[in-house]
Amino acid sequence: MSFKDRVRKEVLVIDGAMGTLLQQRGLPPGWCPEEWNVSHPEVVKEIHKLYLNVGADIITTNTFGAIKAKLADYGMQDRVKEFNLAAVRLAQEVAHPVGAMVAGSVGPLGKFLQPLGPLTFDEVYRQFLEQCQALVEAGVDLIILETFGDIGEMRAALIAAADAGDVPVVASFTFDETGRTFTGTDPETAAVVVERLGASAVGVNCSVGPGQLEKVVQQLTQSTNLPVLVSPNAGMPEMVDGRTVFRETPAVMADYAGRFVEYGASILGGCCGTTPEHIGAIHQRVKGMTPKIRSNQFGLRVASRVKTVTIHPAGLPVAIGERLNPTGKKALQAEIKEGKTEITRRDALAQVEAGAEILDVNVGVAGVDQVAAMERAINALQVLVDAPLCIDSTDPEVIEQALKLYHGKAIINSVNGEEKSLKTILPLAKRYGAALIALTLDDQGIPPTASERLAVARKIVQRAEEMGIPREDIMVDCLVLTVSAQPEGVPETLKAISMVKQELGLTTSLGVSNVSFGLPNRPLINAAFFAMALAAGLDAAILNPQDQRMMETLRASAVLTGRDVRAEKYIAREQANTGTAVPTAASPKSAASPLEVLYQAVLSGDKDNIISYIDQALAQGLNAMELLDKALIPGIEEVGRRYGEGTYFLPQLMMAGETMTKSFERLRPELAKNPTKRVGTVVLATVKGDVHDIGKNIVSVMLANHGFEVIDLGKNVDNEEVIKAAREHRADLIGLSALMTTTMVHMPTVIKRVKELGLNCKVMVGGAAVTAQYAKEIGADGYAQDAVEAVRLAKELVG
Ligand code: B1M
Repeated sequence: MSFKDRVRKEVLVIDGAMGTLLQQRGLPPGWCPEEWNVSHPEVVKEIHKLYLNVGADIITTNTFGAIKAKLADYGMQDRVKEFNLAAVRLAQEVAHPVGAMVAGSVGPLGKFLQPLGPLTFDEVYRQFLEQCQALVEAGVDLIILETFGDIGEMRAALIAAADAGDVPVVASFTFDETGRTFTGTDPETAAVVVERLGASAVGVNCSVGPGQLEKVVQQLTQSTNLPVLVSPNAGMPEMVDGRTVFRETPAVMADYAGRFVEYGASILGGCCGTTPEHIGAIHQRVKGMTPKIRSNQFGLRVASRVKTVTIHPAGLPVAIGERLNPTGKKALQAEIKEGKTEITRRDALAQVEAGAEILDVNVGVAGVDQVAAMERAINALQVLVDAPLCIDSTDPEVIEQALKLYHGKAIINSVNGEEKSLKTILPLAKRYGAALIALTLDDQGIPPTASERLAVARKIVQRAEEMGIPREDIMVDCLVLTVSAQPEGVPETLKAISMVKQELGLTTSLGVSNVSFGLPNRPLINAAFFAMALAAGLDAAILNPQDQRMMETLRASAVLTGRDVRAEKYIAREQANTGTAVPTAASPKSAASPLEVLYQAVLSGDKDNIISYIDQALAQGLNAMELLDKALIPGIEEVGRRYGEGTYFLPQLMMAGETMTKSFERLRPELAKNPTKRVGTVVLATVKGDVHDIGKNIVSVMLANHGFEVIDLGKNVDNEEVIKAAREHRADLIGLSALMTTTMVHMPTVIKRVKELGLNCKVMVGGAAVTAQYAKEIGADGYAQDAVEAVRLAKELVG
């Protein structure tokens, strides 16, 4: 029986850790575990057997890192196929005779995709394709993409796995204690994205212990009808005598496994620290339990990397912001031509602030490379706002590039009933897991009657379903005609909305403002028509969310049509009488002061425009130190605060960090003066394991300005390297910076070495994690809270 059949009929047990068991059997630290598939096949096989003997139904191959990027660390990048083929063969030899299945394990690359990191979609896709093709060729029963923390990377891996062959794929993420992946994706969003990319099951593995995963498992099972895999670690790792220890007992793990099956999970196993004893106990607990088959109707769901928005016939109508469209907007057209994203960012934030839940993105300017323009827009927007994006283009190449880059589940605006459109757009929606707005027009144009438009909608849905796109991922646009030219068109549109909903059971959307072309006081006509369309059952509208009347109409109509149950949302809003959705960052107002603009630019990670903002501020007579102290540093501190409280996620932290680094590079020459008198030599470093260097760089420039020769060793600097540099340069002072509680522990080691070696050199410490009290405890000669204080202290210490 195949994996897909078995997982619906029985609760399956999947094996536990491989790496730790290999180490126990002599795998040297730092050696490539996958190489043992060829050099020590009997050891790998023995571990598989241990898991099969205790009842595993699925064993995973020893191929977690058998991919080019990871094998390159060992100089073995040319052995991808060899290691994967060997691993599958070993597993099959022991699994198939006892009726167990072999899952080809695929892990993440460990580097980010654009815009967070250097990798392109195509590069990442190619690497996953190479590994998955080898696994498929070797005959795996399924592939498991495991321990993924970044949804963008998971998308590329899933698309590659689907291209590699017709093998079921399990998409498994790691979630931390906050209940999100480290780049901020929540369980529902993870499920929504992978479901449409063809995953046969979704899961959570590694992460934390089973207790910390309970909520994640509940959310996953409630968010998808797919089978759910749960393979936690054997508790949280603890460091004991320099070794990582996992303490959760087999009995406790088994207990949780039983509970997870009750929530709806159907593939249970373990990850780091689990052993055959754990898996045996899980097997004993869950065997005989039956999987809960779920058949929830979720509606149309789209997602950014951190948020899912649902459009449901019974839910609240959704506003799709229309302002990121250059038609008739000269300034936006000029910006797109110049390759900038300033207005795009500002308008995106303003629309989200005004209540848009999804943003339509169109870069259609004549004579512009629209693929590149769309790329810029998507990259800027997907880490700026949490609203999912609607890709608005008629050019398949532009749509494809956007869908490759986007790390969530987008909507394509649009497909229509023309043969050419169906043939080009539907395959893109299928391949990249996107939802669709379906326009009810075809090769004959816009049909005049509602029933003809219904027929076009029916045809599009049928063609989409034939291609494997589920009908709930299609939202029908029944098209608005201009009332001044074709008054008979309005009732037909309204009728078509009702018919599409009743007869096809689909959600509907409209570009409402077309109705009022050519009339005075267009907002009035738009709002009245909008209310009528909502009464006919409209579920979403592409509109200007900054048009207050439209948003008020939407909210009031939701009450009147019973979609805002007990008027809860309406009342809450009226009571609060404030803005709407919490924006990811506030939009810089055009009249804002230069300092406010810079502050907001750091908050929104606007690395594309920060230099021009700084230039403008300097041109207005502000000095570099003022910009740092009054705008940039407060900005990055606010980012840190939001990250700490969980309203910002790693991508935003990274973008803000890059913006800050870019600012500093621009300001460095402004800050540097030419000191005359030499005061002393300082060796400066951010400590080992710590990559935060923004503050250290400021201290560095300030010390140089005040006559110190600064030997700046950079960030993540080994303790001994600091000592070596201090001796070599006969430093008067060592300056150590640390921003994390986990890295500041290197400071006492350096101080101890200075004392051991009897160096005639003082040690000054600083950085956000460090306090005066800590400095005293570890025996530092001084602590400085900021760069100005650091200069004063350094002068004092070198006498
Ligand atoms: Co990260 N980060 N970060 N981060 N980051 C912090 C430090 C954090 C407090 C955020 C939070 O949770 N609220 C948190 C640490 C928690 C803790 O340990 N207690 C954190 C975390 C968790 C992480 C990661 C683990 C996130 C992840 O991957 N999941 C990761 C760690 C990577 C690593 O180091 N191994 C990480 C990564 C990053 C980025 C790369 C994205 C980026 C850094 C980019 C870069 O530096 N090139 C980044 C950023 C930007 C921050 C925050 C938001 C800002 C740091 C900063 O630049 N501040 C930060 C939150 C915060 O500090 N509020 C945070 C502005 C700078 C001017 O201040 O460096 O303090 P500061 O320097 C001041 C003074 O302290 C003093 O003078 C400077 C000027 O006034 N000073 C000295 C500094 N060094 C001195 C030395 C001296 C004397 C004075 O004598 C030698």
